[in-house]
Amino acid sequence: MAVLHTKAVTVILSVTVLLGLLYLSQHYSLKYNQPSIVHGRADVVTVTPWLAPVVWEGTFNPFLLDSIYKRKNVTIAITVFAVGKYIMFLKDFLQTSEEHFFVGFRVDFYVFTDRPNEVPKVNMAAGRMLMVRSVPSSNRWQEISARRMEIIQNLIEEKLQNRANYIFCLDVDSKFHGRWGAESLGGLVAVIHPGYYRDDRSKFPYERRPASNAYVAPGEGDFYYCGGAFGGLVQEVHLLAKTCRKNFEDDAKRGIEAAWQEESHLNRYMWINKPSKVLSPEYLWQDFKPKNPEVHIIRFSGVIKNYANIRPN
Ligand code: UD2
Repeated sequence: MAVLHTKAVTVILSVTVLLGLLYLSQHYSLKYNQPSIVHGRADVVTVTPWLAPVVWEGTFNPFLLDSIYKRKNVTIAITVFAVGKYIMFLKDFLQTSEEHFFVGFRVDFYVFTDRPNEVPKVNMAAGRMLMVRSVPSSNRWQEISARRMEIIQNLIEEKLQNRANYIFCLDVDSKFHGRWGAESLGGLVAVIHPGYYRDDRSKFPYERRPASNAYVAPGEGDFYYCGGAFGGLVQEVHLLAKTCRKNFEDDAKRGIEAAWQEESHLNRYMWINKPSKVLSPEYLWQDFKPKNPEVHIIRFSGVIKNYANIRPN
C-alpha cells in the first residue's frame, strides 16, 4: 500500500514538474534584444496619424511575432484568382509561398479558376492545403478583377466564418521573395501601392467622378492602397468585400465603372474605415521598379507581364 502511495506521489510530482517546464518554456524561453523607444527606423514613417503601425523591415521581431501567433493556433485563408491565361502564374505563386509566406502556420489556399485541370501540383508543407473552386471566365479583365469581391464575400459566408481567423486576398501574377508572416496580421490590413507612395495625394489614381460610390474628393485620402493585396480578420474582410461589391454593383446599374475597378472601391472603403495595420510597399512591389533605398527587403512583387498577351481584352 505504502509503495503504491509513493509511486502515485512520484507520478504526480513528475507531471507537475513537466507542466511547469512546459509553462516556462512557453512563457519565458524567448530571449531577444531589449526593445527601444528612442532608437529605430528614422528614414520612414512607422505609424499612421490614426495610430496604426506601418510595417517596414526593422520595425518588428519576426521570432517574437511568430511565437505570439503560434500560441494562438491561427488559421490563415488566402484567396487567389487565376482565370484564363493567368493560370500560368499560379505555380510560381504557390511554390514561393511555401518558402516565404506564413511558414510553419496553418494556411488554406483557395484558388479560383476557370481551368481547374491546369492547376499545378505543388508540394505543400503539413498544415497547408489547396482548394480549387471553379469560376466562370469572362471576356473582360475588368470584370474578372472586380468580381473578386463578390466571390470573396460568398467564400467567407459559405466556408470561412468558423474555419479561418485571418484572410489575405492576393494577386496571382506575383511571387514571394522574402518573409511575409505574422507581423502582417491585424483587424483590417491594407498594403501601400509601390507606385504612388512618394507622391502628393492629388496624383493618386482615385475615382474622381462624384457620381461613383468609389469617389474620393480632392484633399481627401490617406495613402493609395493596392487592390492586389489586402486582408485582416475574416469578419472585417467580409464587411469590406460586401460593401465594395454592393458599391460596385450600384455603380454598374448606373452605367459607371470606377477608374480601377475594385481597387478604387477598396481605396474609398479604407478612407472611411481606416485600416488597423498598414503594410509598407515591401509587401507588394513591382519587378519592373528599381528598389528605393527605404525598401530593405522585397517580400512580394508583381512579375513583369505583357498585358496584350494574357488579358482577354
Ligand atoms: C491592379 C491591381 C489589381 C486590380 C487591378 C484593377 C495591384 C498590384 N494590382 O493590377 O489587384 O486592382 O489593378 O482592376 O495592386 N485576373 C485573372 N485573369 C485575368 C485578369 C485578372 O485571373 O484575365 C486576376 C488575377 O488574379 C490578377 C488580378 O485579377 O492578378 C488583377 O488583374 P491584373 O493583374 O491584370 O491587374 P493590374 O495589373 O492592372
